[in-house]
Amino acid sequence: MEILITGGAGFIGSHFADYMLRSYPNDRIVCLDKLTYAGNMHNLEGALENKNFTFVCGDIADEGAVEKLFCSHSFGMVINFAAESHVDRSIADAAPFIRTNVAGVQTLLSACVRHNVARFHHISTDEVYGDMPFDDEVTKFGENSPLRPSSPYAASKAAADLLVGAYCRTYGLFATLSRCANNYGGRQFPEKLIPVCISRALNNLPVPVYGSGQNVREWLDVYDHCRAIDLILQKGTAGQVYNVGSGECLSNNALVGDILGILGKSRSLIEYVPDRMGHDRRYCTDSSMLRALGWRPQVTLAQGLARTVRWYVENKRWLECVLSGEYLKNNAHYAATNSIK
Ligand code: NAD
Ligand code: TDX
Repeated sequence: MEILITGGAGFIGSHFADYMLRSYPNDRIVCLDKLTYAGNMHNLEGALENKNFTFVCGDIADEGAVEKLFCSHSFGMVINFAAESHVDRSIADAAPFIRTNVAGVQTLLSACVRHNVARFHHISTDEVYGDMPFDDEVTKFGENSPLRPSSPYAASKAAADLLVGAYCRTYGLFATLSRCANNYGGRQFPEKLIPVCISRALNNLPVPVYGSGQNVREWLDVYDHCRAIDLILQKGTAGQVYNVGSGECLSNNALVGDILGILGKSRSLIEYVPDRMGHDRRYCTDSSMLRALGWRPQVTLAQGLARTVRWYVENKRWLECVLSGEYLKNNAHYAATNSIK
């Protein structure tokens, strides 16, 4: 089967491409990625060595390019990871988030309908539910909880979720949707909390913690996320939303403290900085629907965090290339040679 993975040069998408190439050696994977600042062709070095993998540079919101791509392949499945993904950037400028996360998703959905794609899966986020108060340690978000996004990023993801549901109902597209917790692992762009913390602590620089540091996130190993998506592709029901959460919910203070501990650095590196506007307080999902399909996380946060820290320590060159902007040269080469003609 030919499978399209969009946003595969980013953090989660590149792990999923590796996962699929390993797990399904008879399938062919096409990766469509615009190579924004968040895309990094170094993330796909392993995948590019596999004869079943093809990289195409292009924009999911470019209707002409998407149509050409779908005409030149016969995709049995489309899995959409492509997105503007950083909350702080959405607060600075929401426009690219609406274009990619809303218009881009609609473009993909329409192409799937026109080309009779058997299966569409969309990667969403627990942030679409909004947040919960600090003092409520009991309530969890279920798939039927109301959508109350706080940031422009989360609002754009919520809009896409509604479009996926509408294409399912109106056109009979077999689509599923997963809302996952905060992912961690190697290759995450150093604008997100964990790689910011590791890269700065490695250089003995202050680690910025927003506000009081009491905000709680649920942390999911990227490998467990890939396994969850695979299971939903195998066993998911059309139109169903699945939460993907580990149940390991931790304050930013505790998480940063743990990372500094693993690195043998002092907590005095923590620097409290002004809070993010509209900062969500606490997330925690109920993922019993996915667990009923047979999924359980295999990696604990303690194991996964230690492995993640080790990855950044052992891949200093990857980090340097990103922080210096050198990776953009490699991206430009692939953009020039692999774009949709
Ligand atoms: P990322 O920012 O690391 O990667 C996004 C990728 O999409 C990049 O390679 C980028 O070049 C590509 N892209 C952006 N705009 C595009 C466009 N218009 N056309 C084609 N490609 C485009 O993101 P990530 O952390 O890997 O997240 C992947 C998905 O998972 C996103 O949809 C995000 O909303 C969702 N998600 C992420 C997390 C997390 O913790 N990282 C948690 C929940 C949900
Ligand atoms: O330097 C920082 N200091 C800090 O205290 C950064 C970058 C973040 N934070 C805080 C804000 C959040 O409470 O840490 C927490 C995690 O922040 P991010 O890593 O920016 O993630 P978050 O805003 O929770 O969103 C992430 O998870 C859900 C992803 O970026 C989204 O794409 C995903 O949908």
